[in-house]
Amino acid sequence: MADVPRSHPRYESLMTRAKVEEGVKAGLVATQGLIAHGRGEAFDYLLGEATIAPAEEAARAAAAHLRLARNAVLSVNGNTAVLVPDELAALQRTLGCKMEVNLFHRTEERVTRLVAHLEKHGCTNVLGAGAEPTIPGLDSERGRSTREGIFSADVVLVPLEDGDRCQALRNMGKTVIVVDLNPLSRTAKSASVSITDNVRRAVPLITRHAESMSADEARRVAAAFDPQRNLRETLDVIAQRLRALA
Ligand code: PTJ
Repeated sequence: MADVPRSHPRYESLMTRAKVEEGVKAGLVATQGLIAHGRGEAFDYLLGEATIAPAEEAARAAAAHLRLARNAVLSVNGNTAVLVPDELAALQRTLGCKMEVNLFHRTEERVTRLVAHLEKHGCTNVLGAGAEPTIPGLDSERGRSTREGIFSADVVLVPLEDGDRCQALRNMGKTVIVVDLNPLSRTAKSASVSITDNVRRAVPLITRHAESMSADEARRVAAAFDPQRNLRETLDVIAQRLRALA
């Protein structure tokens, strides 16, 4: 891992970059994942590399939906697997739910590696190997899912999603929760809940909310959440920050 002094003002950001880089070398992250990460960093800069209030509210709504789910599945790609493997294991323990590796740049070899990597970090029942094309209207490799996992899930958490799959999963009647630093993406606009935050901060935040939420509170929180209003508030916060920086 990179030799970065803890006192460096961008320590967390540089260590996160190093994780993605190591992930590419280990055959866990797609090379395209480096580009996706850089794009995410640019949006994170606009947020001040911190969780803003609308993201906090969205993470609470995400926890509520996951708590109420009959069959929740955490969908994991290469970037997410290397950025938050321990945090995903903690969220899975809290929810007692399934996890499935789902890749855009899919090879069976990378799926197998990612399943082993996640299990090494404490994740269990990690599905995804041998997934079949099952998601209607989606021709990419992301259209593959397992019957017992994403295909039959009622609630899916998908960090770093692409817009087409988000819409295709919504069309199947699922509640889709995304974590995407870009609040203008098609993914963010089509999700049931979009958390505009770095996956490194968002996943532990969802877990904290889920740990302390009763079923009654979850029903109230899920019903009160308005995804469009939340995205407008997110853009307002970014606009205010830009005016303050200019
Ligand atoms: O592992 P694979 O094969 O499934 O491929 C994964 C990537 C991420 C390469 C693939 O899904 C992809 O190309 O994604 P996109 O279309 O570039 O979208 C990535 C989105 O995630 C962008 O909107 C980024 O702003 C956002 N993003 C990047 N890093 C983070 C992030 N959002 C939250 N946390 C991050 N750390």
